[in-house]
Amino acid sequence: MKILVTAFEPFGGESINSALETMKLLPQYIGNIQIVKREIPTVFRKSIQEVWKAMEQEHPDLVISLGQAGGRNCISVERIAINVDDAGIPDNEGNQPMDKPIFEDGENAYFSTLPIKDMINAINMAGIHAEVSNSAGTYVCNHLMYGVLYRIHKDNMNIKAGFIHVPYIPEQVANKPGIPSLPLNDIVTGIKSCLLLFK
Ligand code: PCA
Repeated sequence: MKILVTAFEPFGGESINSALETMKLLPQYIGNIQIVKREIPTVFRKSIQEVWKAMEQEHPDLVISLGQAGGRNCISVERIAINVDDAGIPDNEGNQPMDKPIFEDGENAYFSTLPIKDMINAINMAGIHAEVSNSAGTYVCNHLMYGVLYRIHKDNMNIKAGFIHVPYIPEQVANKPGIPSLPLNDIVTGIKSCLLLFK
């Protein structure tokens, strides 16, 4: 079993991305599961291209992408990616698409092909709060989740894929009163127990 895990570089003027910090702390192996990691630019199009390339190189069984959802209070496992780019802020190369389809010939949306409820149960059993999310937003995270599932459907690839959003870590909210966060170790524990499901 080989899992390609991706995470985004910091964006929106921040110097940390909690999802990237999480990925860095994942081991190369969990039991007999090989974890292959890729840091992805927070850039429309380029993010999809880089993950497609990694899928071609690595032939993973699963692609699990991680992103930061600042303001959320728990790990959220995404159910669906929609065919819309609508960026509230520019990406890391200044692109800010608005109300644009991601792929003209794609479906309106693709569901995660991961067992999202089992993943949430696994994270909760580890003592970390996780929930289903019914929207991955309309920024680069939704864009990437959509792009990966689009490619798998188009090319009939034997790969399952989905997306997990993680909250801020405490150091990111030191000056943001009232904004929730979760200790990095807790996020890592949650993601690891989720990955263990696939052993
Ligand atoms: N979060 C952003 C993009 C990169 C990331 O980690 C999002 O939720 O779209």
